[in-house]
Amino acid sequence: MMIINRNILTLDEFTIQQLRQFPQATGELSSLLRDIGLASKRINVEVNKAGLVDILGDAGTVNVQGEDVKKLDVYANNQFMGVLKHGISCAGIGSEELDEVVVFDDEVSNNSKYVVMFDPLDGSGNIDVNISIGTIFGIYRRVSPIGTPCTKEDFLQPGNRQVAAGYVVYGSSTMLVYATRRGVNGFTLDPAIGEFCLSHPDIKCPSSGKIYSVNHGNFFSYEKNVQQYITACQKKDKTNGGPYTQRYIGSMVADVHRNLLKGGIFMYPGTIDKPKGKLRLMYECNPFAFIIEVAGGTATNGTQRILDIQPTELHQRTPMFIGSKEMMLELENFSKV
Ligand code: P6P
Repeated sequence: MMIINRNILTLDEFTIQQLRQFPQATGELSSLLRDIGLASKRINVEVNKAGLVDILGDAGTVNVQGEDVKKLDVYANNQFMGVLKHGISCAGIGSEELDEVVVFDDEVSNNSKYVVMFDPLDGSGNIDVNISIGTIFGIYRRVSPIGTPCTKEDFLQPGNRQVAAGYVVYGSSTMLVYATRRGVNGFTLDPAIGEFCLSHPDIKCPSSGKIYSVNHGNFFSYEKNVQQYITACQKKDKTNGGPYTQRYIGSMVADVHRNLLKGGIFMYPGTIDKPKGKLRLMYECNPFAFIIEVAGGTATNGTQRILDIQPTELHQRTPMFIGSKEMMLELENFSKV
């Protein structure tokens, strides 16, 4: 009998295994995740070369192969748009890079039941200093009739309507993490075979932690309760849970990924001049809020569950507090003061 090495499942094998457990499933979601994995692998190649941009030519120039050199986030956007448009599972996309949604409006796409929101390359400003960056995506079942072009209403759904969400972190290794309501699973890219392989099955966010992530430079612009919580994190000693440590690298995907695995809290609060903060609801906060809740954590805007926010605009911003359940409760206690 042939022994099949089932030790290391690839992303494709994993999604197909999940599919086998739901005979009634159409396989569209599995196909969508495979498309996203393919685009991520192509982006990974370019991100890893980013340090050579002087040799390869800067955005807006023509490289030695005579190709137009695009900014990496434009390249990433085009990769995702391309695989999703030519796949069989997506009716249209919304992107951080594009002012308006893109309705694919062809027969196959119009008969697809999903739409995808994504930030193709979040933190791309960190590329030239070699700090990890990432892709963030959220998948929604469309609300408009199958067989017709998707509409903007398909995209302006609250995050609690997501079917799946995930991110790719281009770091010391390249990892794709995605969640459905059944669980959160992480896949590390094995360059030897060019496949994402299951490395972090069934990820759970530790209920507490000792890492707090925030931009201290804005401290005096934060609301009083946020300042009080941050100060309390700094005053922790052995009598009240031991000292916390501050970790913030200015790349949300990397910061939240670390806290998801190790436990911790990530905050991007509103400030006096930007009360809605900086992060985007639809393709930065909603996907991570979905992932963290499936993993056992919580995510709010300071007063409301992120996933319950009813969006009104594609690119609207929201304050974001996300992480280990007990640390989020600590923060909430301050806001009740
Ligand atoms: P600040 C990157 O530009 C980003 O959108 C997130 O990835 C990151 O968490 C945040 O901005 C950092 O913003 O204002 O602290 O530099």
